[in-house]
Amino acid sequence: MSCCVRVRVRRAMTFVLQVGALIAGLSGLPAHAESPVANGLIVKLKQDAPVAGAVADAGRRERLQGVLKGAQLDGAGVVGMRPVGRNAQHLDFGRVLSAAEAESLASKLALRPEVEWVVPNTRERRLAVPNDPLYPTVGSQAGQWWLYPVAGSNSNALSARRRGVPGFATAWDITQGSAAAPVAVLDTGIAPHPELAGRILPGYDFVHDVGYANDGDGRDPDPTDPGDWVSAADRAADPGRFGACAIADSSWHGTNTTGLIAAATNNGMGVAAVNWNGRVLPVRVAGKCGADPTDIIDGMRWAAGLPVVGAPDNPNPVRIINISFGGNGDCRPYQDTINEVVAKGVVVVAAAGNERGAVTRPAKCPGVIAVGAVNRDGFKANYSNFGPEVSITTVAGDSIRSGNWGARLGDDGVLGVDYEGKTTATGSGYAYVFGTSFSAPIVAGAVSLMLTANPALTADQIKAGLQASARPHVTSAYMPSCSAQNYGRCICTTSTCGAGLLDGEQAVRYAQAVVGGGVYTAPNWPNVNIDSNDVVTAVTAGPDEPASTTQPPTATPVDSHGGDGGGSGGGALNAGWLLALAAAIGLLARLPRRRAVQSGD
Ligand SMILES: [Ca+2]
Ligand SMILES: [Ca+2]
Repeated sequence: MSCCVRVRVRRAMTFVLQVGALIAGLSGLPAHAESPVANGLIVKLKQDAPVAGAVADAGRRERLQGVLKGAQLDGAGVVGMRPVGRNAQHLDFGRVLSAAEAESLASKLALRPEVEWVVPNTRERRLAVPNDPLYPTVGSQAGQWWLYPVAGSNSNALSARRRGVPGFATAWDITQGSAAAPVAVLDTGIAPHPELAGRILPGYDFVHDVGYANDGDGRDPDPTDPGDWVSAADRAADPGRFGACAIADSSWHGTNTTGLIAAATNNGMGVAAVNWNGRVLPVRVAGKCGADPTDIIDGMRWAAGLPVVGAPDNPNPVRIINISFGGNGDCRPYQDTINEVVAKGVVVVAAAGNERGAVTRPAKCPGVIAVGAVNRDGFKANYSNFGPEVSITTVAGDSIRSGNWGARLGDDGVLGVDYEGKTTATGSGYAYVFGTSFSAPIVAGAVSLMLTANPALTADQIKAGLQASARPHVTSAYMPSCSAQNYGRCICTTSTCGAGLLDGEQAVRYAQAVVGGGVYTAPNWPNVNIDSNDVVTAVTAGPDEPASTTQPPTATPVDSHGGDGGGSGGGALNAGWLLALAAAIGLLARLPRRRAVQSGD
């Protein structure tokens, strides 16, 4: 295992044979148009006793006839009435009405004092569901639940509860994204994958240190991920450079991240992604043993279209930058660049980190959209960092093998694209992954949908919109709130996990609402209490993480020492280096060393 907690999906998909279909499917589907017709009207009269039955229906029809007459619509062509639900009536005009006609009739009826409400009987649309075979939950295949609609209550089994998810499946009814809102992924680079063909803009390799780069040179225009494995031989040959690094397989971290945002969707193959038509600008900033802040800073500048000495200008400047790396240290090295790119209208989305402690940099730096991680049920994931710097939170997997509550409350991880190769990029496949590394790109993907809906959004509007449209954090009478004492799974608040839970549909609705200076109004969200039986049972048995520890653990390398079950034993974060924020090594230490195969065939 390498940096990421992952469960591989067997590479049984016949992707090689389907590359042609993949290319053909790139254009995706157009956004749905509003239904233009109405099959009559639905009317509810005031002071109508909520009783059903033939007598009551006859009485309602008689009253309704009087109302139609009063509205001078008795000659409007109503050919029938039938009960709808307990006490409403469908007015059948014997033909399909145009939208304008239906609205006109409804507005006349609505003026009558007897009418409580009247609406055109328009048709509901089939929600956009991608045809990618790993998307649905089927049997033992967990599927991409993280993309499904928000759902579930305390009476449902965990597998049917999705109160923490962003609900992109309903956002897709408004927009399925576009290539016009690309995301720069500052990460380990990219390698060819059938689900990413045609999705990748010409990027750059900013890893300046040849020893860490693993591609034989320093900076160059090739962002290909050569693998970031660290071997015992590496450590023996160059203990100065690799002595504190974990022995680990290649992470394919940049590919994992990219796939969540922009894997080919509705192409009859593999997985779906947030933006069905997304594009990613791969900016390679990480090699073996993490990333150097100087490379991240130059990568940010280049991605945003700012000049970087020694590199040609980026021909495809982006407005969204995703950084799933982080480390200790203050924000001074980053802040000027963050300010500069934000002033250019660029949003920087960064992972909060996985040490169950304070938010890492650059996520914590002012101007950045810092993203924490929650479980599919909406409480903080076992590993996620938390604190006042978090801007917003969304799902990123919460392993069943982590913490004391994982077996009852954990989830299956976030399914996306991956490679099987332990060193080089061979074996294109899919994997379930865990970590704030993956909640950040989910938010970046949401921003790409927002910018698809409204390209005029400013950076400030994007951040404000994500927060204004977020659903409130879930509550619980049993699970404690996140604090220095409760730093594993816990109930998020606005002071620990940001404004709320990312809501993909509402984020897009915000983007649409503010076109031309309009105002967005958030829904009147209900309070969501997550006190299901398994939550109560888990909490009653004791805390998720040891209660004797009164402070969250200090930030330690998340992927330096666990993959091989030991490593140098250091744990001190080399201050100059940043480590990929895939899920914490604390989790890995408790995981069986397995490259598990789940479903997929
Ligand atoms: Ca290079
Ligand atoms: Ca696909």
